[in-house]
Amino acid sequence: MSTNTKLPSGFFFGFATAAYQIEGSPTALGKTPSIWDTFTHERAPNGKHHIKDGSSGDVSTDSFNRWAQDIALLKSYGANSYRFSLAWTRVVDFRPNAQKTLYHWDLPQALQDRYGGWLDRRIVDDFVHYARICFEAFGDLVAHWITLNEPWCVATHGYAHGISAPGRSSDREKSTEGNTSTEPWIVGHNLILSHAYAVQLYKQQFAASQGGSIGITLNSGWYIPWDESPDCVEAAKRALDTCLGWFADPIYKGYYPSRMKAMLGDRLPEFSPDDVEVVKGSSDFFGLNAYSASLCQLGGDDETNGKVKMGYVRPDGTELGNQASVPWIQDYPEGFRSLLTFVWKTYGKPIYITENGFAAKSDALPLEQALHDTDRINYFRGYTRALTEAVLEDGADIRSYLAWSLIDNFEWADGYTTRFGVTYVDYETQKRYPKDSANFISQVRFFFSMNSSIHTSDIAALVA
Ligand code: GBH
Repeated sequence: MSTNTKLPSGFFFGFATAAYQIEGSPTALGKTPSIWDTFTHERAPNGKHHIKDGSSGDVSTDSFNRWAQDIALLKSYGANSYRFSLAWTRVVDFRPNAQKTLYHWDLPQALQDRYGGWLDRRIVDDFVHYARICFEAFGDLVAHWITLNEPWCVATHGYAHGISAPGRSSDREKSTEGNTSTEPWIVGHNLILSHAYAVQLYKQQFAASQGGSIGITLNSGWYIPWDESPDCVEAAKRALDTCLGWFADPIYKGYYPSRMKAMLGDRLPEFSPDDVEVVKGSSDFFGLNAYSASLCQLGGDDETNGKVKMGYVRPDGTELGNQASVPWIQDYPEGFRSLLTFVWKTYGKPIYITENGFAAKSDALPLEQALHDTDRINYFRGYTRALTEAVLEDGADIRSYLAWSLIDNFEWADGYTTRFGVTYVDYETQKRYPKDSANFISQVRFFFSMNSSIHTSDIAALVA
């Protein structure tokens, strides 16, 4: 393997957002509800709102109307790329007597009602149909298609933990329906097939004339044995196989990880030989959303984590890193480098970092103080440095770094109580205010663009 001496000259540096989290305008131009429109407005059986602050994406940052302001921000931060999502329910018209089509991404409620959405293999044809419309309409403009964002989250949060739409779970406090022991794996299987058959369509009918590439974005932490015992080493492997491997192994290698088969037995669906043909190798690149790392011990009964207990406190009592305002992120850049290098060595495809970011405690302070988001800057400093080390020292082929997120937005089950933006949004006025981290990211971008002589120390030396 040759070791790169510089970041690739076409390196993409920018930000990511998602349609439901920023657009608002849930009924504009004939848009029908997605499962997130439903989930944010209904109540769990225990009477509780699914979203912490009882909010929804009905207005959010109003980017359906204010998109020009957002693009202006993006430009002012020096970004050369932007990852956004299409809204499925804006593209395909699910009204009877459909008349006009535009954009979106979240599962149309109509398909949830018709056959249970991702639980039914019929979703594959509907997804491919949606993909075809997008390839036909936008394909000339798109260099990189991502089929699905984070299938692990769709399957586990939506069908086991009940914290994401459609909110199914065996926990009857949370949901009247759902079976945590089977549904996540059925949903995961149909997600993989939907992705793969959409890619097949693109390759067969669009790739040659449109010249784009197509792949998937997976999320994963980096899983570290809590101590050096064989049990902890096994725990870390199982956690990785159950998160990353669940989707990456079929897509890049053609089969599910053996640890998952051992854990789930015949609850893990099988690919037919015809499906394997389509699934194996169905991604031109490796899209990766990475935020955190955890220390692993065997134990617990959550199969979506591989029955692994995860934490941040080392045997000597020290913490892995600085705690975000959300429980699932600590700032541990070494873990990011390890994950990148692992993905490169294991799957061998160009890696696109499609999300990386931090929810800072300072975001909850009044505006003046919230703009000084030092913890987020420290996080970005460490993670961008780790990325350059993975490229320059470990030889990984990494082609993008997209920070999550351009602006504060609707943070799924956390509503508006959690902010990930480098831009502060005042939800009363919809005014946008760049945080210090926006300035920091612009500086990192400047270093990345001087692609001839980046030293990892350059990034470490950047001041906010
Ligand atoms: C990304 O998911 C999403 O793609 C993006 O839309 C989102 O805004 C961003 O993260 C920030 O959250 O510990 O039970 O509360 C990252 C993957 C999502 C996985 C949250 C862990 C924790 C749920 N993570 N999940 S819980």
